[in-house]
Amino acid sequence: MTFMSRRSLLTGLAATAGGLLTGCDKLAQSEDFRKALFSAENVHRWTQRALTDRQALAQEFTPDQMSPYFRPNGTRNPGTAEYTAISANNFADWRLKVTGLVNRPLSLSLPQIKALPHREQITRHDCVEGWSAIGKWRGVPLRTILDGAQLKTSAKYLVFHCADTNGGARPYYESIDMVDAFHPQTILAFALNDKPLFVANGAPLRLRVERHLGYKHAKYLIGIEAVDNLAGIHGGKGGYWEDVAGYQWYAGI
Ligand SMILES: Nc1nc2c(c(=O)[nH]1)N[C@H]1C(S)=C(S)[C@@H](COP(=O)(O)O)O[C@H]1N2
Ligand SMILES: [Mo]
Repeated sequence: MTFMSRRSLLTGLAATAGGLLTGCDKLAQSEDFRKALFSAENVHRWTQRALTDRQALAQEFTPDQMSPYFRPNGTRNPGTAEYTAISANNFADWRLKVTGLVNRPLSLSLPQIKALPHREQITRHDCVEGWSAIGKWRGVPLRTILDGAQLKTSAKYLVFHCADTNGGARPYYESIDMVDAFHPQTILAFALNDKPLFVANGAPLRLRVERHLGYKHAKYLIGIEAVDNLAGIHGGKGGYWEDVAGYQWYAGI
């Protein structure tokens, strides 16, 4: 389909929609208006608007809306010798390492993380496999940890390293950019529905990045690495499913 015929198709659809179009939509159809919008001097307005959209909060729910059961998915137990030993000892020897482009690398124990200010949120988890569940998460805002580690200005992404390795073949991992890293609902969660995380849901600590689909919410965290690009990490696409199945890196909802 050529550009012109696509345009006339759009115009046709717009005409059919008739009164449903808002004044704004009508304005956007005008060629001059469109040119003005995308002109260089207006670009900052668009980026500002896009940023504001990305900083918007995910919907939070009330306790009566919580799913009776939060179904586990993906890895339900990493099953490695190391994870088995660490979980048998109630995660006393578990550490979260914060490394990469930071001025102060950290190695945090679970009690240290739990001693930081918490946030609690009841949100809906949406998995691409076609199920959703509403659960109550408690955890530490990621920004608190990042402030402690003192991110360098060159850091553009955070990579979340996980304890599950898919039979030794490939560790699970995920990554997000700094807009999501500093989003107020982005937390490192250690409790689900008022109980310490079950192994099946990512004990002892997992990411909640509420404006994204389920596969971004890395479970079994062992490390957070600040990087300036994702090319050198595993398959280079920024996440396990991105590498092995071509899932979108940006999974915003
Ligand atoms: N480490 C790790 N994190 C993971 C996965 C996984 O297999 N390993 N699966 C992802 C997917 S696809 C989903 S839907 C959620 C499931 O979280 P849940 O087990 O708490 O339901 O975890 C995500 N995080
Ligand atoms: Mo998922």
